[in-house]
Amino acid sequence: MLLLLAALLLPRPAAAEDGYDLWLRYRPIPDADAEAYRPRLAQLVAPAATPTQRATRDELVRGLGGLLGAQPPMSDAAKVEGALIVGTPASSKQIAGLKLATKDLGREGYRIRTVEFDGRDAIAIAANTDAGAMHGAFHLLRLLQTGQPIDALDIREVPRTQLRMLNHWDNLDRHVERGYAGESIWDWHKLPDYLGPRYADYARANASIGINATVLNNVNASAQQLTPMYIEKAAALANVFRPYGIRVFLSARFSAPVEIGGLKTADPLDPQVRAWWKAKADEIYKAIPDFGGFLVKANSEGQPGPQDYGRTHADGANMMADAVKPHGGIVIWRAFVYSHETPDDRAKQAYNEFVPLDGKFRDNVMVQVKNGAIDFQPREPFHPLFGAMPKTPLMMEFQITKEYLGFATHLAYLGPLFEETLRADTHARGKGSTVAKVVDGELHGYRLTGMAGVANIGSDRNWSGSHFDQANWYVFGRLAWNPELSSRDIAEEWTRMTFSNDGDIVQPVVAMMMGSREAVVDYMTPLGLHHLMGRGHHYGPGPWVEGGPRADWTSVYYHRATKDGIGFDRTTRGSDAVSQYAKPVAAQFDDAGRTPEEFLLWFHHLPWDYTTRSGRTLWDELVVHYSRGVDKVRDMRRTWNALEGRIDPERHAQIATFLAIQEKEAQWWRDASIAYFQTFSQRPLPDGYAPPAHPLDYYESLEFPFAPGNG
Ligand code: GCW
Repeated sequence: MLLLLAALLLPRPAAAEDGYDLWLRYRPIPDADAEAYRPRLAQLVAPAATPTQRATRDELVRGLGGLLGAQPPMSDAAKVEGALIVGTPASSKQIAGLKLATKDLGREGYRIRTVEFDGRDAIAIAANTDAGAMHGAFHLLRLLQTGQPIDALDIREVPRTQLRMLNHWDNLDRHVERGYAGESIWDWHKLPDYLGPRYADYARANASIGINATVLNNVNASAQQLTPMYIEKAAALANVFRPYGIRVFLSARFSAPVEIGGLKTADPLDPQVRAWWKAKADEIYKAIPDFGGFLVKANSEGQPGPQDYGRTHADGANMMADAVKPHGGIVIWRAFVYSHETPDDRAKQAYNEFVPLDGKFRDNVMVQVKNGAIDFQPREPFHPLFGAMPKTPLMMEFQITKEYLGFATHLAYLGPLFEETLRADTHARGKGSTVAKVVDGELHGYRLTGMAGVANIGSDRNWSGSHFDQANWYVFGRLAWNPELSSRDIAEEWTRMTFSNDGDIVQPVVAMMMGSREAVVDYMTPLGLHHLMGRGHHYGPGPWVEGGPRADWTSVYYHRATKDGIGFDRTTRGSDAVSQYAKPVAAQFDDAGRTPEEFLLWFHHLPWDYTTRSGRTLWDELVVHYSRGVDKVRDMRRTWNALEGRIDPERHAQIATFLAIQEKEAQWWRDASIAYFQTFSQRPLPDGYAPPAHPLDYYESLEFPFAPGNG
């Protein structure tokens, strides 16, 4: 139980900075800082009786060993000054003896206190459960990694949402839908026998930011995932993740009873179908006793679902919920539905479909709602379902992978996007009814709460396809734990852990990150424009995309540019999507003059000479935004290039190259968009703004049949 750290501190070879270590690099901190920390961290008093306890202790040994360094030796037993004491009242007699309150910490919370122990300075990490203690251990490591003082700690943390989950859109052939970081991290073929080190490192990284659930496979699911062979493979992964407090979920294909069960129907009211799902759930729970449940995409973009049999989404969800209920499982049913046949504004369809079902779902069903009503655009107003389903726990779905924000090469820190949505005020129960309060259950008293992020993780050495994209995984986890944290603070934390605690590095890097998403909005879809990307793969500009199987998969459907003007009229005079929001919000969005300018063309179709807040015409304002986006990328490049020599050469070089790609592509976006919209506005560019480098037909002629991540 009493472990002398000094004995474990073996010098480590200087590792190459290839990004594999993520924010858990644990590189030695400056001697003076280490000196200040050592007296309270000379011994580690941590139980190691359970897998979670061992994982916690191992992480502390690894983290403290790395950060505080092997030389000089910390101390010997006789001169030990203080200790880090970790555990629960049940697992640790020292924690029990300290009598720190833990009852109010729930299943995953923790307390970190500077205390006196045996007459010496010490730090206690106390929790109700092993998982709570583990979260506390990661918090303490974060304090050390970010150079915080530890001599007067009094921290209490309890996660604000219960389920903090990654959704992998990974197929069984290892293709990742909308994945830009290589193949799937799951090497299905070699599972269940070969469990490479990545799986445990994946779990460590997730645990370090509080993520406690993962859906292994794509929502466009293969029924094969539910066959015995693949259940066994999933169970092997679940065994690796379990010590880190992470539970496995699976996406389920609604028609699986037909495809792998030999039934004639998947009708959710059919007794044989119901029995099939029950037996399937029993089978899964036998292999994975703590299986979380099913995530389902049904009757959406060609996926099968209950409506194929004239049943509702509630019928489908409840049938599966009944199957997992005896095991304590849940069903997460996605609200991302829009019909081929419905001519209504796509932005309205999920609300129309789901609001009438409020109150009709079993108590172990959650409905998962994307942050906005269209599809993970660089900017969308919050989804009108938030606040509109008081009786149904709504789970937030963000997209961490950057399907619409430049794939892996563009630097776009998504913290501000997530924060903007979470802080948006639904007015569902009066002022202050933020989306965060819907999602964390405060507003409607939800029994189940959670946040899901579509993962950006793959087999690339740096996990996420680019170094900065790691920050998007990180910020998702931190905000899922506490949706009211500030994305700037999180960016700073991440930068300190990932690059350096040197203020001359932290300050410019955080500034780059904080401005980066707005830069993307500017050069891709300013002023509320949306869904103008290349067809199918969503790479590069495609405002001219029209025709094909369905109107709402084209760009012209969304921008509606004509000689008269541009934008989608969703006001009461148009599609009336505004009326899906609570009254004060609806009234604001219904009035162009009161609509925040960043959502202007989302809600309004306006003439080219409409006067914007700057006093410029709408056309000029668009050009200014497009150009500003490119300028911002140029600034980011300059900032980054100036850091050469201060960041390790490997990461510096790759990021510098990616920023160069981003500048080139930002320019491409700007030029193509301006060339295209100018055919409608028929106006000159404002003075001082350069014309597009090529004629429109050049941009239209570009094709990318092999762009990554296509579905
Ligand atoms: O964003 C769109 C993507 C599809 C995805 C779908 C969804 C998994 O383009 O690739 O399919 O959303 O969220 O279901």
